[in-house]
Amino acid sequence: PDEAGSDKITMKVYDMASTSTEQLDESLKRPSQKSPEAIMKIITPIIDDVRKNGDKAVLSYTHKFEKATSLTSPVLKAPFPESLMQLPAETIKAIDVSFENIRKFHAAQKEEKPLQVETMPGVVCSRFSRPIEAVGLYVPGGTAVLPSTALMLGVPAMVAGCKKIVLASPPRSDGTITPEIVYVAHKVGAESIVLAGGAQAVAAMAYGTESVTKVDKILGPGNQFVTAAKMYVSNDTNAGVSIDMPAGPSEVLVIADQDATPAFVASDLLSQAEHGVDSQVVLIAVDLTDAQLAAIEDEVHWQAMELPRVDIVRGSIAHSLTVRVKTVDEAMEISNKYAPEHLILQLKDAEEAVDKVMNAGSVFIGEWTPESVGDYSAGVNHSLPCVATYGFAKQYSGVNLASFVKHITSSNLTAEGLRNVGEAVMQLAKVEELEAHRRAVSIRLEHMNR
Ligand code: HSO
Ligand code: ZN
Repeated sequence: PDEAGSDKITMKVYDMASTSTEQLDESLKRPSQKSPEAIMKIITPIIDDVRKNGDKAVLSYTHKFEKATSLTSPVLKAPFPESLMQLPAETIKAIDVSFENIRKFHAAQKEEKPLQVETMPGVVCSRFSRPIEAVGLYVPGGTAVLPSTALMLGVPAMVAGCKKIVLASPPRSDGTITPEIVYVAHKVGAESIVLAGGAQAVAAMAYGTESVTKVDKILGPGNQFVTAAKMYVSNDTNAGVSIDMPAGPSEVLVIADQDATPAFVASDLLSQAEHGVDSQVVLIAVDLTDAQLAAIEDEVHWQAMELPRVDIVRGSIAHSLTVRVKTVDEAMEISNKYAPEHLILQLKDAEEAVDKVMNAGSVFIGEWTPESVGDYSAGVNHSLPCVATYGFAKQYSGVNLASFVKHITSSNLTAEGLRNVGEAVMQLAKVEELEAHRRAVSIRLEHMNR
């Protein structure tokens, strides 16, 4: 503990010159969450109830958990009344600008024309995409209003051409949804908003109810109950529903060298620390002097003290850390192992370092790129895999246009094509002792020779 006393908002420092990788791994471990079994025990009866009793069950949970006792229907159908999306002009403008950037970036991910390859003369293989017909987009309630999440899920769904876009979000205790979310739902052409949260909202969209449309895929972040419910329904073959990757508490890893501005580094760390007490932020300091590191630490403290959510920040900073290394390569090695949801590069040669990124949800390059721009308005998606829940940033991509489409392949052979490839097919069918497979080829070859 330093002179400033134990109240200083500061992250533990590990110097790789004197820390083993085992020690570092241990300190990077995420705060433990409620055991998966305990959560399953809570959500399973809720899901069963919604599947059996439909609207009535959904409503009863909304009355109980959201205290929205005046609500008489769990669904708000489009067209949404103007009165529910009254917003200040500057909010409308901000949503419109962000909407357009997100639309542009996701529209560019569309495949111009089907991919087509002639693997042998007369053997043409293609791949084309089709939108998933009905998608359910979960927008969390809780400590912050999140219209940005509605944009990040709704805009790609709209660009992909999904026919039915269903939004779900827990209502406020008066039974309404924040007007920002209704406005986004309107802009993306959502057919309805399910006024429910938690496992009950997920179950309603997975199985459908009298008034909730059954969807084919459920996407969006949520608390542990939402995440567990998504995993539950995606494992239930009766539901026939898929999910995006499980989301968890937001996290950021900043790699900063001597070129970085301490105030910028601190502001980026705090911008994710304020998400929740379970968030984790990591600073990798590349060859900083003690004075340079102290400057960042002071900024973290003073900027944090001025934040309305300073209490949340205290919680997340308590299990966050700084790691001191000598080189960018060392920093990248730690980062790739951690696989952060967000990676910020505040380095002299930030662009060059991007080549070395192997695992991360989204990368923010250079001093003029705070993560907040990606959270809201730059155009990239903020629905990303993260380390926290299951370490999924190593194998999952964030939400993107492909999250809303299926890829279908096709084969198209001429007689010449079948002559060219037929022998290989018949031989392998023979090896697998699947005679009908072999004959589907041989019968045609014989026919050609007649
Ligand atoms: N950083 C969060 C997304 C978010 N930030 C929403 C602000 N609003 C997870 O990527
Ligand atoms: Zn954020």
